[in-house]
Amino acid sequence: MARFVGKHFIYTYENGWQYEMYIKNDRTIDYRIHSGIVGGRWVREQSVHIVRLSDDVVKISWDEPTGTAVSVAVNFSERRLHGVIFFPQWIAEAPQKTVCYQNDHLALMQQYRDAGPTYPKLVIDEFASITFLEDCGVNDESVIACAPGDLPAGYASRQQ
Ligand code: FER
Repeated sequence: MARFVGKHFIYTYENGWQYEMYIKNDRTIDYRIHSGIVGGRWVREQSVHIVRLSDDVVKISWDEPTGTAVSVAVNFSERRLHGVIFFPQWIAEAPQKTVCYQNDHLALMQQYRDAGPTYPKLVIDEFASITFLEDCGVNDESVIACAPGDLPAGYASRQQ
């Protein structure tokens, strides 16, 4: 999966939710969420499982400290993506509890996760279009270095 490491991309799900991801290395992503029920969330150093499905398609899956599980299949040649998000019930009820720079609140997120309720899970299954794509190389800490709200104007929607 070396060919996918370094990809930095912004995408909008068909439900309007906009996300940004950087594949930092073969086991780690950084990301921020521009809009949607957890818009404003910013996460670095999330451990993930990355597998190659074809030369242009990668599948990235992980389990968050909040208990949210995510699996995203990205087709870079078609600039399309399919994501499935499994939210615990406590996030479906109060999504704003997870809106923060998570790295500063890991213990709190795990406390919320363990307190629940976990079930029923809220499953969000959506396609997205990639609106911005660039290669940033491996382990660049400057790619996702600020909160989504602190971006220069127009950044999240820039096209390339
Ligand atoms: C994504 C879909 C969902 C994504 C992250 C999430 C970075 C959710 C994260 C969370 O709410 O904890 O495509 O990419």
